Amino acid sequence: MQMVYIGLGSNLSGTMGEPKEQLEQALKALENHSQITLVNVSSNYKTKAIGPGSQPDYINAAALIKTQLEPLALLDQLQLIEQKHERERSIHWGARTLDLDMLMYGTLTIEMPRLTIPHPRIRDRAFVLAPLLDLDPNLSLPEGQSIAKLLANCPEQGIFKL
Ligand code: A4P
Ligand code: MG
Repeated sequence: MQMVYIGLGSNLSGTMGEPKEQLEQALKALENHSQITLVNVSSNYKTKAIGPGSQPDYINAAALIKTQLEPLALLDQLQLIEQKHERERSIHWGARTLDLDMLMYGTLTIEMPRLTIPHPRIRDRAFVLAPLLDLDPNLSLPEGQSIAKLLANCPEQGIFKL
């Protein structure tokens, strides 16, 4: 069993509802998955979009899961859940109904074409760090950097705990 941190984000409504409902549905999908145990979920955050153009605010959160799925098999499952939410990949960093990112997988470091672990943009994104800190105030990246310190060093990014 591995402990895996998942980042959730949405800033577009779809047939499964508003961003907040999309996150709830995604958490239910994780909870109901036979090979995944949902351990804990952070607060929701309302966050200013980082990306091109003017986009609606995001709802972001993080979840801690336990799984025996290997990293790439887990990525497949996360992408299946994204697809069920009519996720369209057109504009890089564009608005989306649901984004599920694998933030950390145990203490593994992975560099593959389809998968980089820890997620390459954890370190400077308050909308990822703040939810992670909810789940474990003493959490560190595999190379030892503390999530709390990284968050303290982040410039103000307009994130509000809901
Ligand atoms: N991939 C590689 N590593 C991973 C990983 N650790 N977890 C690959 C998940 N996927 C990973 O992702 C593109 C490809 O990354 C996948 O096919 C997978 O093989 P994607 O979800 O299709 O596209 P994306 O999300 O648009 O690209 P990217 O570069 O992952 O974007 P980010 O970094 O996820 O940023 N602003 C706010 N406030 N809140 C947000 O949540 N999110 C983004 C997306 C931008 N701005 C945001 C937010
Ligand atoms: Mg993504």
